[in-house]
Amino acid sequence: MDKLEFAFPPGAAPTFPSWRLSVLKALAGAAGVPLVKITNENAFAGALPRKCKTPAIKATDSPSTWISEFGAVCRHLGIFLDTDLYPSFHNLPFSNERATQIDQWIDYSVNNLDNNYALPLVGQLTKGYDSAAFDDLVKGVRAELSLLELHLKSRTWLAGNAMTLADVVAASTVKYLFEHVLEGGKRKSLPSITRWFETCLSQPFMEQALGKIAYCTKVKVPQAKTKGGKPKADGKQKQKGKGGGKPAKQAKGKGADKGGKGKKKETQLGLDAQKFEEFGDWYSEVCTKSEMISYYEISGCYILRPWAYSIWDTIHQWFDGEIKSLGVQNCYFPLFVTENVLNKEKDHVEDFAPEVAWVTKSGQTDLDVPIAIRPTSETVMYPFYANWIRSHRDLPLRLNQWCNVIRWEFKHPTPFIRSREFLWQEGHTAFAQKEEADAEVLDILDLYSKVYEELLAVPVMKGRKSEKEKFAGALYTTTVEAFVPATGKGVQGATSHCLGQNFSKMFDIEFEKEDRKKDHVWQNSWGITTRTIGVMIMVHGDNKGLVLPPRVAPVQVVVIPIPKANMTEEQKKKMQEASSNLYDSLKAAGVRVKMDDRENYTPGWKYSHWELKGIPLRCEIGPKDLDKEQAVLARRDTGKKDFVPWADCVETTKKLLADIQKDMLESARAEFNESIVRVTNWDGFVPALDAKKMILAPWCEEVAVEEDVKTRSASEEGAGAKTLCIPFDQPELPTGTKCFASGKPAKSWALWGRSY
Ligand code: 86X
Repeated sequence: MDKLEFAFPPGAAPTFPSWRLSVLKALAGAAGVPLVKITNENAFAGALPRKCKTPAIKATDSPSTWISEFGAVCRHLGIFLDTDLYPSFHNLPFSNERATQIDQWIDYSVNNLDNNYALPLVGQLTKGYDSAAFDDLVKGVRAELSLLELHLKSRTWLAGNAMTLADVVAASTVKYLFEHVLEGGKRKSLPSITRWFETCLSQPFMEQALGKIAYCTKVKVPQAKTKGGKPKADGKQKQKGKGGGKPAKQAKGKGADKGGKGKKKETQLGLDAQKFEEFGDWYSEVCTKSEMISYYEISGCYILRPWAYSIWDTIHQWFDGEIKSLGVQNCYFPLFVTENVLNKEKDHVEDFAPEVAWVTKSGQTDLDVPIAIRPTSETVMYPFYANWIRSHRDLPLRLNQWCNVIRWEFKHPTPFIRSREFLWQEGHTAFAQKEEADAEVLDILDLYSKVYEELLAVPVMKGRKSEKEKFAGALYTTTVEAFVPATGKGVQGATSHCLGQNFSKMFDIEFEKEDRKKDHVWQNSWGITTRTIGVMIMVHGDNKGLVLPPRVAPVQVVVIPIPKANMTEEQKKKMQEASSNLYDSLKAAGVRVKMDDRENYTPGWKYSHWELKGIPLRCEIGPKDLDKEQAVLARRDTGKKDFVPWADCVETTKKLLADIQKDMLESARAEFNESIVRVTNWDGFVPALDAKKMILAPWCEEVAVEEDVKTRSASEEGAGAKTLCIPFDQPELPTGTKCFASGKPAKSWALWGRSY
């Protein structure tokens, strides 16, 4: 077909929904044909169904037939146009199942989203507005969308594993809803839809057809037009609907990071969302308001502000020192990889292929060959290992690099936890003997558990990954697993792999042994990322904000003098001296201390501010304390206050910081342990998951059973469960114990859970 013709049938034109036309534009764009509007009304004579919907098209194989039902319009064009969006003559083989899946989602979008909600909402916003009816519609559309949200939680696209016409149609309707009806707060509960939608919109043909999204911050309801015939109550109701609660809450609430409009900064202190009620909102509020993170215009990319970066610095410094004393050397390999090198190790790269980001241009010129950005550096480094390693005297080779990597994930991004670019260290080592490699795997895992437990005060479980969950290129994978009680989700903390000889055989990394015989080296790789910081925030944060463990807190103590207006000059001077003496002596003792003696902020504001930022200890000096020559030391983690003579402040501060570090780990560990439920048969499994627990269960270690458990355990409450690890620390497993899920003989106790 050389052009796509459509028409607005007579009399129907004014009400056509523009997003339906966008679908046609997108289709024409994807197929590379012009979209032409037919204006000659005579063309319709007698040809249309009587109550014609818009936009209608001419049948491609019979120009006298008009098609006007929108689902049919889509399918007709999907089959005829040369795109990959629909099974057709152009992309065989034909799969009836796939075609039907797409059809279902097209019908769903046209009926459940468009006809039921979007169209009536247009009517509300452009013609008669009735706040009660409007609210009902918004409630309805939200319920509808939460079903869609569930579907998209575990999928990149609506149907199958590529973008289809179903996505085009649904995204076009959703765009209207996002732009005109669903305010920020309501949208926030739909992260998967938002991610999917933005992915759809980022396709060039979509952006051209639909334009960029301008998310709705506040519904623009039409001014009251007391139309003849409408009951008076309507106007009143509208007042209520408008002024009552909702918009006010909206103003108080979100959007604060994006330079929150209008509201005074001072009154915005503190968090709007509660950790245990609206975890997602809480988390993003904590990240932004504590000044750790700023959101960036590219989805999945975040700015690590000094408050966050300094924690990464601490982890970096500590871990770097530890691996150096083990004999590991730092180095740096390039960011870019050629396709050739990347594919050298096809087997598992294939699984990851959709996540690899490519550079295809310099300026406006296409590169001769596209260049990939490293998602990890095995294939970048190992060809050089093959060159460098000749004899047993070249071993062990133990290298590490601190760098960034890019993985273009489509799952819903979360600051620190899942971002498209992240910072990490990747260690890549080679040994002559398997035993040496085995020992290093555990040495490194031990360091990872110390990063979590000793630095971040986050308890972890050490263990081995199941066959399904291990790194496909590894002989075996070990892991430290953390847990977020507020969401009931496990989170992989860091991994240390023994690669065996898998890579050395692929990359020909051979060495000559003392007996002159040749052998392939034994390799490990291991990594820990900026995810660590996110786990710490999720585990320790509370309704007032961050709670930082002293060892990683950029500032450990904030000194706040509390002058009163009625103090004499002499008293003021004494207070100023006392606080700066305290500050100096804490600093001299090596405590990371900050003075907040700003005069334009109230003490209450300062308390909230530093609580939000998670500083472990606050040191106050008020007028009464001056006379008693004491200070008040208030703990961030427990809120407990101690009254301490000036002379003891340094000692007590050091002691309190050590206590806080210890207590934070201990109370998190108690919660971690309480979150593990032992289950020996299927019945208890899903209820425990839904109660936000991890499950320790005897398991047969079969991959098919793990897959089955995942499917069977998906519920309203969340996605299916997987194994987090097979803990090193195994309870006794009496002979004859059966697998909780399959009834086959159990091989080990495995830790199961929903996870990030
Ligand atoms: C697996 C394995 C390993 C060194 C670590 O876990 C620690 C540090 N690497 C990483 N992995 C991939 O190999 C991978 C490959 C591609 Cl091409 C990709 F796009 C994403 C990947 N994600 C993880």
